[in-house]
Amino acid sequence: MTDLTAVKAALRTQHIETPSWAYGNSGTRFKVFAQKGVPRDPQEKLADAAQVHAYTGVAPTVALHIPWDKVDDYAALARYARDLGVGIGAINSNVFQDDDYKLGSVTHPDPAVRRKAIDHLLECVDIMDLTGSDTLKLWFSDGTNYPGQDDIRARQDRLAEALAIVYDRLGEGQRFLLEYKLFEPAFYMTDVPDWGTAYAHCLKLGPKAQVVVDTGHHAPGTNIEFIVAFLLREGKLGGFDFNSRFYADDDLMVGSADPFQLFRIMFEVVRGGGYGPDSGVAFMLDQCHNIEPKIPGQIRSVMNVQEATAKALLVDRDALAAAQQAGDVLGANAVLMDAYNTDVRPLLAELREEMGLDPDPMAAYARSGYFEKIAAERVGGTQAGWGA
Ligand code: LRH
Ligand code: MN
Repeated sequence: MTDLTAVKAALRTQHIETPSWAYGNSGTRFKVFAQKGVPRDPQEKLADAAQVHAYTGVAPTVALHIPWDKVDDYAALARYARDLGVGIGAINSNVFQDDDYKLGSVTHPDPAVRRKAIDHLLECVDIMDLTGSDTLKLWFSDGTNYPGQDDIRARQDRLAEALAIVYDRLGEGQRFLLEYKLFEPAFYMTDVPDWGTAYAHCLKLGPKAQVVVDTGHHAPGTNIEFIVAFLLREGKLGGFDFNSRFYADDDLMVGSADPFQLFRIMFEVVRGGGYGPDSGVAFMLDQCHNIEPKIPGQIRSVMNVQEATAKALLVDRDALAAAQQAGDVLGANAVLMDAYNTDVRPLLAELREEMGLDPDPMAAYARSGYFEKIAAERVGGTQAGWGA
């Protein structure tokens, strides 16, 4: 039987990082629907993120995206965040929105374009120094749309060269996480399309380079928890970009499309030693609330990760190991399903009360009047978005 006190103690240490861009307007190529009260600057995004932490107690850092969160004084921004009760998390680079990057950024045939992209990545490390962030997240939209458009191998050489330059710039205690994605915006070949490519580049570079698993970036039917188990075993799982999808990179609320998959992923995290304050695994959300209210959307997402984690921590590991050892297929599966089918909401409500929080974060936030306040205050100016 699993010790509930130990499970609660483990859940209390949960650290989920919310993305600044989830608080801004977002959408699809068809439409970006603006919403009332949306932040106009990084400070207002941080204020909204602080609400998510205030009601969940487990979302103490915010990932920034450059230049969407560009400011004149990054150290001041970090102090502003601290005064709100949150910290600056991963710094996300952006080499996917400049006209010069049409044929690639760090993989572009033109060395001048590659240099420009590398300089942006190095600027992001400067921002890490200024904000106290220890993590740079690298996602490259680089790829091609037609066979023959460019040389697949040469692009890998260019990518490796750029990654090495950034790797060498990393300071003490700093790391970068390389993100892979099967396709989009490129539709024939993506230069970092899968975990294997990201892993191979990171392995060559060294311990400061790890892989980030964005749960929306795989081919349909991919067993993501296998990738998680494998990367954890190799010490190369740097973190997650959590979201969920029914079809492609839908960036929907984590756990909303496939809560069982999220449970299976969190079970491999727990089993592989990837859960806990010193695991070095970053649990980041990477989502877009295209039609739903954004702060409640983030609160619900954090709660979905908490629920999947609680179920994963409830798995009777001894019973599971015994059934697996005995070749008891149905028995072993049943152990996992018992945990998954456990309603952990009362346990989490109890934990929140023990943490001095309202047991129902969604209701507590709705009662707070914060949305009405920002909807009234945030009039005029330009609402934040992807600037695409
Ligand atoms: C790319 C991605 C990446 C971010 C962006 C906001 O699809 O997942 O992590 O830079 O979304
Ligand atoms: Mn992502």
